[in-house]
Amino acid sequence: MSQSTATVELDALIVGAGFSGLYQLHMLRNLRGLSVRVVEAGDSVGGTWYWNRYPGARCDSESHAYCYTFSKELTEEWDWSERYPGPDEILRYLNHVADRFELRPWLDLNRTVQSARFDQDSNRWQVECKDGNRYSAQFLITAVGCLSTANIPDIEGLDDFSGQWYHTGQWPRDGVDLSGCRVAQVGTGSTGIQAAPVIAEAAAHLTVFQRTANYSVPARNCALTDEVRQQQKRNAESIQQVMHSNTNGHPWKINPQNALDTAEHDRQAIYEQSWETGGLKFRAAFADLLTDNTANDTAATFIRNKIRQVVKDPETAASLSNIDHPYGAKRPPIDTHYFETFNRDNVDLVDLKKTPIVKIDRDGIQTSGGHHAVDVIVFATGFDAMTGSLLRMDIRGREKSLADAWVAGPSNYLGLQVAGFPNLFTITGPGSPSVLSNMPVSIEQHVEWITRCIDDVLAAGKTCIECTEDAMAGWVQHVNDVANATLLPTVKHSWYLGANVPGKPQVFMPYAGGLDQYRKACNDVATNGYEGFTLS
Ligand code: NA7
Repeated sequence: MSQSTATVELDALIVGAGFSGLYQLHMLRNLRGLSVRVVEAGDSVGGTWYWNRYPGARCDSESHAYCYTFSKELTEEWDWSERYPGPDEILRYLNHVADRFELRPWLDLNRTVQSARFDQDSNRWQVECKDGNRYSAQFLITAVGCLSTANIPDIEGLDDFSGQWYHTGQWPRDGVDLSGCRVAQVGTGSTGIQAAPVIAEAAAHLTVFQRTANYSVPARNCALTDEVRQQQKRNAESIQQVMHSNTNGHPWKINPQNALDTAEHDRQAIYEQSWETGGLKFRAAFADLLTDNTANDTAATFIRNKIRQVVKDPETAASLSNIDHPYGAKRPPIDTHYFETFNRDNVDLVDLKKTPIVKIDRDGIQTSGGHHAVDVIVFATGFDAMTGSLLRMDIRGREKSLADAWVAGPSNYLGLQVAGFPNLFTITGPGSPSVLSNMPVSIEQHVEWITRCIDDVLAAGKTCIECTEDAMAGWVQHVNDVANATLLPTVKHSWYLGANVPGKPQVFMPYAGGLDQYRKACNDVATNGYEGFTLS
């Protein structure tokens, strides 16, 4: 890593070399001929998948849909091996993309942004990295992901622990040998539910500490046969059309039928079939699951019964199925033998609702119910989602920092721009569908919109585009309104609201109005001469 003293002058600086950063680089540099660089903290491409290499890590979206759609050749030449890709395969894919589109010369790896200032005299962003390297760019585009800043709980005594501890989102690259170890896993979100079965296989003993019981549906991962792959490729266009025109970017349509309009016998048959199919598609079993509590209860009851059927120990089954929120109102996990794992002799569940953690000491975890001696603690405790990675870059606009602008929670226009921060674009930022959708589809939509916007600004002979305070206030209101029409904001401890991070303002962050509606809103704004933006 070399430190240069000269400031690198660019048209655009992109932060992050995951799915978003790579595609944005390809669009602006390869297709538009602008001068662009990507700054990336890791030593390779991959973003989320570079950091999340915990045992059992796997994408919840299906491989043939968790990829770019912008290049037919890329779709045609790439072969996925499983229904859900793991980190190694996704990293191979992104490395292939970096090579195929000749992106590597423009990647500045091992470099972390320390601060970004908008200079009003030059109308440019001045960006400084921790290693002293500096950039000056007309446009600053954050491609930092929504789930990149680890949430490590502040539990008394962690420093006294004599064993090793890890957060799943910062897993050592070479893995951790858990054989013979007594392992504590704290957290039972999507990550913990993926990790527990794999840790249980490797470790001498696993104790899972559950604060909030969670629904999960079998992922039903499997190897893809040549026949399935060929079929997916033959139908790529129609599959992509579905992904691009529905609410969530997945390759399926939501059943238009309401659970409440369906006879009990038929409803159970549809749930059984969805359970057998597995995966996030279970959410699409009926149209009213996320808008009507009574409808949601029918799905919730179905899953709770499944948990009780699988888990043999009645007390453990009761704790695992004692779920306090509607199904799908928190991010619904999918699993490979999660509930079955609790039937193993070497796995225990600690229900923190009954016996909360008191402290960590030299030898393990003390709860109000007893002491659990362990060698390793795995924190599957999630992320400072959506805003954490943006705020830690110390971004300062015309008058204030982003931290000050967002002191009451994130506010922006279209999830893309913040008033007072000209020429700053946030790919899959708060206020956009992002985490409620299949991410690569949302990413492509954002990258393509930002590229069109930059084209239009430059074609108009302008240097700056900035949203107005009014447009921002209107969008924030709309984001709240569409969220409030669903059950999503009713869960008060969800990371969608920022409630998992102590002190974080609680605002429902993602756009719940659907990717299809969102895409239309963004396109309409551009077509109508960038309504809500000022070009100068
Ligand atoms: P999540 O979904 O935020 O889950 C974190 C889990 O950790 C969840 O069970 C939390 O319980 C638990 N947690 C957090 N802090 C604590 C403390 N202090 N004590 C005990 N338990 C705690 O993160 P994931 O990594 O699983 O998933 C994030 C996303 O990544 C996922 O949605 C996919 O999009 C991919 P809680 O429910 O808050 O009571």
